[in-house]
Amino acid sequence: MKQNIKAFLDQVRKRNGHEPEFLQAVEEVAETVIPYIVKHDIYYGKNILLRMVEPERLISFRVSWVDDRGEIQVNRGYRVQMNSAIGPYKGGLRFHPTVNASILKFLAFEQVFKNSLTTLPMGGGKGGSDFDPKGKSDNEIMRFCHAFMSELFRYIGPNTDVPAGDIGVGTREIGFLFGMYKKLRNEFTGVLTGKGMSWGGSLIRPEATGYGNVYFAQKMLETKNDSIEGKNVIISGSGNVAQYAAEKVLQLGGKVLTLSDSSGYIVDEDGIDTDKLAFVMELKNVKRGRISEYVESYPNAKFVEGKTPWGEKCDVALPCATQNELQEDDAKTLLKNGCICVSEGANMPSTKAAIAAFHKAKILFAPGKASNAGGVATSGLEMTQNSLRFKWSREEVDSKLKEIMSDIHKSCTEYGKDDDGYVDYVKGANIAGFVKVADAMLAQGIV
Ligand code: NDP
Ligand code: 2IT
Repeated sequence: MKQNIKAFLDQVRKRNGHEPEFLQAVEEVAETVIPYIVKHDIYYGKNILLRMVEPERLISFRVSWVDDRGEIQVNRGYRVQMNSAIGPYKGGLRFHPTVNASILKFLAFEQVFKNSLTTLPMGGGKGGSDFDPKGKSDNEIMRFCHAFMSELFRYIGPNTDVPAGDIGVGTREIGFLFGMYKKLRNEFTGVLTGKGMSWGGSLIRPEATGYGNVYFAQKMLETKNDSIEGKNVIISGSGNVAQYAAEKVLQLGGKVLTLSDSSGYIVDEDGIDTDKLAFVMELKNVKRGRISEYVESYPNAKFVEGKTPWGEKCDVALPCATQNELQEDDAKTLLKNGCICVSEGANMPSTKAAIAAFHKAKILFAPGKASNAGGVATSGLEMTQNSLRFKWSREEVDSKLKEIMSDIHKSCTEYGKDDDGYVDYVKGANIAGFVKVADAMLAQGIV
């Protein structure tokens, strides 16, 4: 078995050796999926995984735009169209200075498995730019988004590829992107998700990733006859996913102790309650400030500069910021402090060594491709509503989201249960995600 995995990874490394994040995501999948392939004749010897690691298409393009000082700026835009076996490419756009082909290929690869898990007919893709939205005016954001879409529009469409938000891309950016797409194509279609409520968006989409993550954590805790109620929860990030994860934890009776951004984290021993969370939402979404400003309004809280929150004592940890933000030492500290459940809101926030530590300690651990799938699942529900030219109520969308998270939990358990009863959610998510895509690829032949 080790030989099969090594031979496969050697081939992937040869072609993608300069892409560490992509290799990390592929290794995680290969180690759980190849043993399954070897045991199942219908998948064996067909190079399915080798086909899945090669994007169907990778588009890279120049984005030039003019800043407020009249200077010409040049950024690089991308769209990775990874796999369309089970539906149109679907996945977010990330605007962050660290964006490159490796980051987007890892995200697109993860997205293929995640979208398959949602039970909805969506292939996988991801895109974005090395554009840094920090400190930019609304006009600069608009000009950049318009310039970006003036090239991307050729490659996407409601039945081809449907982008959405990710880091640095929220409702404001989706609005500007949608406006330019509509102008160039002269059609009003559901070509992007995460749209505003008055122009085709779905209720609960803004909340969906964070809420879904907490629904998933709740499902895991239920297997131990436990729940979020009364738990001390630490959360990283303070963007879209972190904010709504915090909101759902509060609704379910948990206590939120931390939030963070790339400058550091705040810890509030009294708990970040509903009023304080409303302050954070205003600070981050309207004033576009920094999380350190929290302590100016709530002096009992502390800002710890340059650090992640994993040293704080907790029962449940929800990493909701970015990839590789939780390392092996952090995992060991969390375990030492009594953490019993880690549910990833971000994509690949835990390193492989951190995951190994959680598995060794046999705590509840959910990989992002399962636990953060509520966002893209609700994007799928937005696409359905757009096709129907109809709008569901908050309650309807929320109950569908809950059901999807519960189905994902069931699939992970089905494929991930070890002989001793421990559920390896990484193995479960990878195999369950793989099977659906692989079956479709086999049915469609070598294309
Ligand atoms: P936002 O842009 O709304 O927020 C991102 C947050 O993460 C900010 O607090 C940001 O801090 C922090 N962050 C970003 N980069 C770093 C870094 N290098 N180090 C430390 N902190 C960092 O993005 P989202 O909340 O939408 O996304 C967060 C994560 O969730 C990402 O991994 C994304 O891929 C994933 N995700 C998002 C979904 C969605 O629907 N939005 C769906 C599924 C997954 P700062 O402001 O300082 O940069
Ligand atoms: O990582 C993700 O799943 C997202 N950023 C959401 C993608 C989507 O199409 O809603």
